[in-house]
Amino acid sequence: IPWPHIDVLSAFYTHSEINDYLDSLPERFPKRVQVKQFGWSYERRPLKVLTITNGDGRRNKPVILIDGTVHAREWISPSMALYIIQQLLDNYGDNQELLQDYDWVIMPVVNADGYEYTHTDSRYWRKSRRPTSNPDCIGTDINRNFGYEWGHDEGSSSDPCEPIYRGERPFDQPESQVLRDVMLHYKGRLNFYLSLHSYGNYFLLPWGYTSDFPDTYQDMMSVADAGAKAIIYSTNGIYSYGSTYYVLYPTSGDTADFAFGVVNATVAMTMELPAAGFQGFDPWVSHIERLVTESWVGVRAMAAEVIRR
Ligand code: ING
Ligand code: ZN
Repeated sequence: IPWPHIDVLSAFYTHSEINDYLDSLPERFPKRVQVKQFGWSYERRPLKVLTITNGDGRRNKPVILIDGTVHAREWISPSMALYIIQQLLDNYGDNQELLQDYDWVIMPVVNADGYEYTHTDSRYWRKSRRPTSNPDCIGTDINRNFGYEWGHDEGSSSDPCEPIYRGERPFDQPESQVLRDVMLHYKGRLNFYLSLHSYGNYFLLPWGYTSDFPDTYQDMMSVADAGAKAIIYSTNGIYSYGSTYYVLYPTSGDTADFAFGVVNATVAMTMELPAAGFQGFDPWVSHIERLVTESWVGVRAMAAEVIRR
């Protein structure tokens, strides 16, 4: 087993362990993966992205972009991102068709500082770790900091002490800037943007900021439909889906609205994986396998649906 090995199903991993693992992959899959660093977190942690191809050398295929750990405490999110990576690399035989005409770009940890803080100090931390104008309150919600309809109505908070604090300005968090730059790097060929969160069993589509529906809402719904059906057939797991505004609540400055509204992703979606553990965000290690294998059934079906169309 090459070092550093990551056994996704038997532990949670820190940001630096995940980075070491990503950095080890080009040696094992020289023709198929690339690690790119798009920037640094506020506390200067390197923010890395893995690109996965089938190695046929064809350039500029359409892209499926998946991010994880926008919110620090949602620990199943980086595990799921790692599981997807391993399905596409170590289980390539079963998943070749997913890479025939598409490249996959995966960023397992966006909010690296917050994620580290949930390991060292406060398990249920959500936001980034940059200080705010209020000395008593730290951190901005990366999922309210994106620059499309930022600050619109009630979808976020201007109070630095709130969990949905939007920041002083759109993209004033380095972690948001990095994810934005990753998205923009693939603009024009971003066919599926998927953000991994927990919890709630939802597929959430644009828009979050308005009760209006995008023109292509039904196209996106048919992708969510494929995911929900695949999961119900395999495990009886039930997902609800629709626009973020209706299924959850009004939100503004979230990553999926930006991916759809500005980057023109064909399908933009937030996937809320199932609750587990004491607070929903903290599955035990023994839950990981059930959560990631079920979720992979859904992600795989949705990717296949995007690819098929
Ligand atoms: N919930 C999301 C949150 O940021 C969400 C819900 C999803 C909002 C998609 C906007 C867009 O509030 C969790 N659990 O993070
Ligand atoms: Zn979240």
